[in-house]
Amino acid sequence: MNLTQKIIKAHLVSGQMNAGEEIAIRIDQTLTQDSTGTMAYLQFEATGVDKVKTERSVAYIDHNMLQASQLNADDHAYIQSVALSHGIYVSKPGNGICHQVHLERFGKPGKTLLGSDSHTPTGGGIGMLAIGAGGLDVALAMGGAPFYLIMPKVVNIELKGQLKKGVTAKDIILKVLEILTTSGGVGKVMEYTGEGLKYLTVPERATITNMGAELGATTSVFPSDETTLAFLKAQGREADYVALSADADATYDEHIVIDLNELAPLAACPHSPGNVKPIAELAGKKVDQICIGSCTNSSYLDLMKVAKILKGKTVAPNVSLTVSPGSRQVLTMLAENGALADIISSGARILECACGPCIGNGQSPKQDAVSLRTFNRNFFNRSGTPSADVYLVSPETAAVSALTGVITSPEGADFEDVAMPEKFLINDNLILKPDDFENVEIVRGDNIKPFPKGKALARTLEGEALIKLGDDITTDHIMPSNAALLAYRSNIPYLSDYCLSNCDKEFPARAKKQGGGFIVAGSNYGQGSSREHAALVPLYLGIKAVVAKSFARIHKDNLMNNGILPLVFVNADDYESISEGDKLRIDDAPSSVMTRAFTLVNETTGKEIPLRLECGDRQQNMLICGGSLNSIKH
Ligand code: MIC
Ligand code: SF4
Repeated sequence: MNLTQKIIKAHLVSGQMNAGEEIAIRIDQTLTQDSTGTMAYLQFEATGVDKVKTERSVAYIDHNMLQASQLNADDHAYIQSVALSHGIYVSKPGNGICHQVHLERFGKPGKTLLGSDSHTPTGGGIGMLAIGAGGLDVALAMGGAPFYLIMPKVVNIELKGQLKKGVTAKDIILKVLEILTTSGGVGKVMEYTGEGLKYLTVPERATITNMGAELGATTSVFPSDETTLAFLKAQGREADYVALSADADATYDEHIVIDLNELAPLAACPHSPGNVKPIAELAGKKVDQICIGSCTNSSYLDLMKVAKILKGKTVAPNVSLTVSPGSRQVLTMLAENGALADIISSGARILECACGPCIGNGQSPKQDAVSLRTFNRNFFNRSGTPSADVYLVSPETAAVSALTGVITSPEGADFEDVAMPEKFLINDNLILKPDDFENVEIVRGDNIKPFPKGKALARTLEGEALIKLGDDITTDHIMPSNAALLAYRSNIPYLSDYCLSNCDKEFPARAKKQGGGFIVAGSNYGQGSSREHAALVPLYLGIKAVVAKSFARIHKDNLMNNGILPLVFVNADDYESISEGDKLRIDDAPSSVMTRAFTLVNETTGKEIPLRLECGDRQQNMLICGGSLNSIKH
């Protein structure tokens, strides 16, 4: 068996481990963050479960940190109180980004982790099977329910050789994105093997598994080996170590070889993580802003390298450089060893240990800016500046370019190597343990509004094609999440006025006026975030079905969990036969769910269009009942 199969087998609750079939696995750990967390905890409360049934569940507060009004702070208070009263650990604001902190303090090789954030696969860097999901799935897992997924294909990515100086883990995952594109990982797990592994530390492996989310993959995983042990030991957690790897004769569905010796620094160009080009081709382009941080590249090692590059030098006059450390552990260690002073002295602006600019929560660049970021996503307008061009690069490329003011390759730059510390600085005083608290009263701010609930599926679904979209529509298009909107993650009615506003500002008003209808889209609809809001807001606007050429995994599950039909064109060419404003109708929807075959009647043109529903048996029932919570009640 390969490692993925081994971990799945050890957690299998139901189903056969044949790729493409639905299985259910037991979940050992969960994580939530605050921008998806409020909704997840409201849903968890709706299940009526008293205490979490997992081995460890942690609620992180790391996304909504701007606190421009009372709203964020109110949500934080709700999360802290609801978590502690249900047996859930809380990582307070300031402690760091969920994925970085979870890797440092809680992740365990061989365990399953379900997180209400699409970058939960970061845990794969330490040998976990770590999967991102919608808040409702995480809420159910906290209550002890298994997690249902399609048994993935397993792709072996074999790393040969060793990276040259200036070429990094970020360049490895950018190379994988160049090969597979942003939909090439759908229905697959990326499993890394090969001699190159021994040169990659846990934080570097975590950079690769983190950004595997951009492939649309179910998750990515590295074996647990001597390097993993060294990391856990340095975190004072060697007791959590188990050795794990694929059998020598393991088989895989696909095999990709990457020769690390051949790799050069890369960048993902606007507006997709899959639009990869060599830095050499972009070199010399003037840069306005550089942001170093995010759950992809803000580890101690990353920022130490940045500090070495910046030491004794000054950021170019045309550049604004920000640095957000991934965790308080990282920030404190940099402060103690003097590296922070080197970073500050160069002219960098230090931001708090949080997502910050990565989610458009501050630091929107100026009009038409070129912004280099060490993050994982550069979707259109995610930075909050629609005309800005965001390039995703390694911390080394970012730091070197900050000094020159133009895109510059770090190959050949003169900076010392950085070794993994033998001991990380351990201080868990911002992590609250539920056992230390009794009779916690749940605090609910005014911002927390009831979330919409799906209704049993009607026989006939009728309405207009309210919008016709192209390929690769992201969750940032569907439910934008800039600083102004992030504070309303607990308020679906408010957010509904911004649904798909990145594509067409009139869409919400049109949907409301028509009392709902259909969304028509191209391939890979819903790529990106796990935010359930991208399903709850269309539900609130009365969307009955999304008809697309294909869907991204998490978003498709979120639609079904909320009772919205994700329907796929049987003949992709039929996409052309629907125009915005056409009147559409589906008859006998519940019986079509049971056969998974639908006929969409375009009343405007008279054409009948065959559609397919790709889902498991459990989801059929769920769609008929109008979503996951309804079917559970049933
Ligand atoms: C993201 O990177 O897009 C986010 C913000 O972390 C999301 C979660 C969210 O939308 O709250 C994700 O990746 O799931
Ligand atoms: Fe936060 Fe950005 Fe990571 Fe999402 S991708 S969890 S917003 S740092």
